[in-house]
Amino acid sequence: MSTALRKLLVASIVCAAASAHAGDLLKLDISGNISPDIAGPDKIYHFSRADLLGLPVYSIQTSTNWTSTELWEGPRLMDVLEKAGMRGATIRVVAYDDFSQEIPVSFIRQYQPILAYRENGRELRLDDFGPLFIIFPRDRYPDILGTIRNTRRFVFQVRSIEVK
Ligand SMILES: Nc1nc2c(c(=O)[nH]1)N[C@H]1C(S)=C(S)[C@@H](COP(=O)(O)O)O[C@H]1N2
Ligand SMILES: [Mo]
Repeated sequence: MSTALRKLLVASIVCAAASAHAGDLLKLDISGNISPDIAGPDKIYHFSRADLLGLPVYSIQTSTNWTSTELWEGPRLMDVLEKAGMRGATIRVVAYDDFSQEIPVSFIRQYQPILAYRENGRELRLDDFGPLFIIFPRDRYPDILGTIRNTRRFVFQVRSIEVK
């Protein structure tokens, strides 16, 4: 085999491994004040990649603090919380970069953000806000959703959620 071909093969294998790894992050744990009947023995509700992809998909076309207008797709955050048997009135969203942010459930009900796993048809990677990015319809309610206080609620690289 030629050196060039071998390099190409190695590059594509590394590439495939890297994207498989990013895909592996597409999962979500919900802990805290949730129904114990449906949570696992560890009291955590685990969404696998398949669970997340199996939920009804919603899309929001909006700009964000970081991007121009894009098409974002994923399940509604409210659907995810309800599926996990959420009981509390506030959630704390924790990200892979250890950022965390509290969001009142009333605010989520009102503005129906999605947990976006796709941007313009492409799955989000860890280095572009993935695996999950909380997207609110900011362009529809710019005066409310564009404030600094609410920009904090656009949590990217979402890893887990604790219900308070
Ligand atoms: N994962 C993650 N999401 C995050 C943040 C963060 O540091 N990590 N910063 C939040 C805050 S405080 C704000 S104001 C907005 C904008 O953050 P940035 O302008 O520092 O990127 O993103 C929010 N989402
Ligand atoms: Mo901020």
